[in-house]
Amino acid sequence: MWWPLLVLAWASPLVAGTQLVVAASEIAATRFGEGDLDGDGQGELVVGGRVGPFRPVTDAQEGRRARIEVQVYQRGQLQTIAALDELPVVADIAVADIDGDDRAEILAIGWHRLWTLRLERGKLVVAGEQVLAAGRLVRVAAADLDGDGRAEVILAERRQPPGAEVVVTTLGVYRYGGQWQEVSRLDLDGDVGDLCLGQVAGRPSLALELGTEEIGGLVQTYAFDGLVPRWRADQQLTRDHIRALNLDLRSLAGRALLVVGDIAGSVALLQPLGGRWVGTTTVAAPPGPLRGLHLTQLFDAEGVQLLGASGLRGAVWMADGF
Ligand SMILES: [Ca+2]
Ligand SMILES: [Ca+2]
Ligand SMILES: [Ca+2]
Repeated sequence: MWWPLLVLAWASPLVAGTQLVVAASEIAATRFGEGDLDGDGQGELVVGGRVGPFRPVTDAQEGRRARIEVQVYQRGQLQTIAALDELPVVADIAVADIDGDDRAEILAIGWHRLWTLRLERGKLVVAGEQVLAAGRLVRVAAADLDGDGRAEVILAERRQPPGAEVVVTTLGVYRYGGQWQEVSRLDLDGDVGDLCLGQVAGRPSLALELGTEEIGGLVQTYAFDGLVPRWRADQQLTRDHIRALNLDLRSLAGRALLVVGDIAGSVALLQPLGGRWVGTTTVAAPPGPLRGLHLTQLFDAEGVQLLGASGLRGAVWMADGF
């Protein structure tokens, strides 16, 4: 089945250096993940998020819609091979193998829940659902932190304690053993714009953006002591302290790359050097709010590719050659 809204226009740059991949999607606020969902050795792209206009948290769940799609890159195009419309809210997704069977699961968060999805005989199915937060789950990341072959999950839960002026974000680290069990937690004063897990200098590392409503761009890097995040460094990575709500960290082509996308649409690509993040290049995102960023090598393109989702209608673009 070919996605009817998919319009490929590799030759039409939106902004110098970017190419439109999907002109309009049913998913308005696209988040990305990638992993081998069926165990054939090839990675699949997972996109998921809200369908339709933004609704405040206080709105009822009825009438809300979210969608998750599995896509493969074949014959020069992204093709949707499976989709799921059952979840009412999807704030973020992550993809990792949580049970060590060499097939990755999709982790989706929203409505205080963590859902586990599997690709079974070509269909996306909800394999698990667990309420893990009283506050609002805003971001999820997953990776094998202790090297036992099973991925752990980190959830960012936004809380505003009664009477408190500041928001607290709780990072909870969970492991899967039939059920999700919390193994460590860390409270941060402020709002986490995004968080991501990847390998830096051969060790699992966490990068996150910390801010308040107006100011941000402070990127914190953590290593792990077992399953406990340990703070390593703070670094201001946006101009004029503006917020950065989209990060990704991956090791591709033999090197670690961090991308930080700020709310003005400037996307910085950085590499670790001597305990700091050093910028290699900057990409200007197409106009409109930036919804998601993903580093990949799924496409037939040079070097590492950067996928982004921008705007109100879920346009997906790519920049390559990094
Ligand atoms: Ca696969
Ligand atoms: Ca698995
Ligand atoms: Ca593990």
